[in-house]
Amino acid sequence: MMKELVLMDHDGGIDDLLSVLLLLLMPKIELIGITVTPADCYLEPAIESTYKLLQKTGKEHIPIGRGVFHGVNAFPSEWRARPEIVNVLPMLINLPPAPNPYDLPLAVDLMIELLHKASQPVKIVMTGPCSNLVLAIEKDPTIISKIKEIIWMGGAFRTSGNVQTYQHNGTAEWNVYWDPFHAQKLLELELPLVMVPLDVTNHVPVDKAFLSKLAQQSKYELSNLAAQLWALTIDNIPSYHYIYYMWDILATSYVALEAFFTVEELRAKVLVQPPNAGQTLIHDSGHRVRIATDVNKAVFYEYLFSQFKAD
Ligand code: AGV
Ligand code: CA
Repeated sequence: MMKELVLMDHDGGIDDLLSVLLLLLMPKIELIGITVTPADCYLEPAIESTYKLLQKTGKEHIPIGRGVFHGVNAFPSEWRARPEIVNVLPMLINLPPAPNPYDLPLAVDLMIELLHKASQPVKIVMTGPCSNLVLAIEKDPTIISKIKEIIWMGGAFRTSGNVQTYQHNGTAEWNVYWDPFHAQKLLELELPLVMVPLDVTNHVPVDKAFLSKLAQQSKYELSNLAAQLWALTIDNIPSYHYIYYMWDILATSYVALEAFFTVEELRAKVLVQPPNAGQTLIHDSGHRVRIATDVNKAVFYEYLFSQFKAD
């Protein structure tokens, strides 16, 4: 059987990196390329982390593209710097050096090239803002025919957002808030898009019971690595928005566990002005989009335990 082709765009968060690892471990897909958006990360260390994960799984041949577009609403610097810590973890620090990020192709160009070259339509998994993809489509609209489906972690439809900052009323999710303009353009395109918003990711926190169970299987090298990465996300600030969820991990798992998600079709638009820039609003005059609203939690967590046992 032909493998499903997948292209990934991520933005260097811890769960983005874990999502890269998860995709690399899926037997039925072929990851044809990875592009990095400098949103919830600084570009250079995030590219290095990405390359280290490719090395760890023997897949250094997978091309990486560098995103250079910056959204209007920057992520906090403390979050953006996390790949710096990842790169010095004992399991990763001594791998052979990563390529110079400035020698890598631009994300938009790599997306266009890989979609044209693909032998069949491709699933695109996005775990950060959607800017690179929209810019690629604007540059070369013919790539649309090579897009099988877009799976995007983003949005907050019937629940509050997770952005807490000045000039904002708390309605937006960060990946949409970073670049609301391109998010609205993506919806306008009405492509086969499934959004995995906070409505469903709120059901799957990264809790201590999960981390404890993962640690119990740390004789598997990738379980050990995953447990160490997740440990970096446990902030000790006791406030709602510092809970870390399986945001990108859940969106990525959709590729393998589609049958265990509940998906709803509705119409929505993205607001682009303060105080609710980045809000994904359900509205009759909006665009057709599918959103995941529920998942079989037991199957999802069990899937993670089994995938990270690969060696
Ligand atoms: O809004 C969720 C998105 C996901 O793509 N990111 C984190 C995930 O990679 C932004 C974000 C929200 N809260 C965060 C985030 C937090 N406490 N730390 C880091 N990033
Ligand atoms: Ca992300």
